[in-house]
Amino acid sequence: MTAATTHEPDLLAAFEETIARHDRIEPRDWVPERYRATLVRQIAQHAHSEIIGMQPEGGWISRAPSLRRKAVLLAKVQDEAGHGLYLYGACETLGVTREELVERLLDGRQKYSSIFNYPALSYADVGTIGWLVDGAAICNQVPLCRTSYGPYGRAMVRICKEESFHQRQGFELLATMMGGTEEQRAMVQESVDRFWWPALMMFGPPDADSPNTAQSMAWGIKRDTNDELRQKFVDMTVPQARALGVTLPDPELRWNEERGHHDFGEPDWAELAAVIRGEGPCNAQRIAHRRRVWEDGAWVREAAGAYAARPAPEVAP
Ligand code: FAQ
Repeated sequence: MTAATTHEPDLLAAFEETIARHDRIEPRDWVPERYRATLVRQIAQHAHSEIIGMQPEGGWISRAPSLRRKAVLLAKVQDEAGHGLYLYGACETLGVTREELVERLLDGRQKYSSIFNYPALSYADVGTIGWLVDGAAICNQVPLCRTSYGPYGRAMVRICKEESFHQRQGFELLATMMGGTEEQRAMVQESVDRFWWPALMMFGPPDADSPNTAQSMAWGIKRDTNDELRQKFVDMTVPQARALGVTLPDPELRWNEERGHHDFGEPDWAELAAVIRGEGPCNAQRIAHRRRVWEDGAWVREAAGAYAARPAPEVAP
């Protein structure tokens, strides 16, 4: 990706034509610096979310209620690690290194999704995270398969296939618990009550307060606005909640015949802003854990780097 200054008007015109044709921008293409910076910001935040997102559910692997549940959860959490790696790879094509990205996460310059700053307090939360959090991720990510930057869009295609499996395993776990004892049903409802509003916040601030949406839509990085995706998620989730037999904790939630969509209440935007600022229930814990495992893994990176740097052995003719 070249940051040429000569013939910049021609290069800019070629870039804008590609965007207008809905074609893909590839790493070899010239792009405006702001397009590159916006992509690095969004893809890095997405990659960090996948990696930090392993923590809330990961804590339950050793306490899964059966061998089957443990195998499913282990595979799911490993998938999230893989998603992080695809996304770091896509981000590296924009001229940043993995080490720089991790550094920016650990020193707070880059963020990760607010949702992972809430704790997973019961095994029902494993199901709720799959159903609501992966469900919200799918709503957000399916349109990103058509994002204007090729490596990001191709990573999203693979990720979305796995996220839809994750959502189903969460739904299946909750459906099993809802068919169980009164105590299990109460656990599911309590978990849904805690996760509903934070799940709605995953889509970002309302469009009117979103500084990046208009430009990201114009560049084809985002294909839908935050509010459009939030509405799609609510419309998709309400019938699923009915099928499960859980109540969504929003007294304003109702079908609006005229709009052909559900009306719903306003999330607490001050809470979202506080969580993004680092004041959520688990922000400090999540970053401390990430820093510890990054430091503990230093010897693995050194060993892998040393092997890669070794000259190839001479082969006798
Ligand atoms: N959390 O102007 P906008 C997953 C920030 S993956 C934290 O609207 P934009 C899989 C935003 O960055 C979940 N920060 O920004 C999984 C910006 O701040 P900045 C992650 C947020 O970029 C499941 C500022 O607020 N998915 O769950 C949040 O146009 C289960 C202004 O906002 C993605 O990242 C938030 N919720 O739209 C893993 C999808 N919302 O950067 C494990 C890709 C906003 O200027 C277990 N990302 N901010 O300092 C996107 O689609 C967009 O980046 C949005 C935000 C929609 C998140």
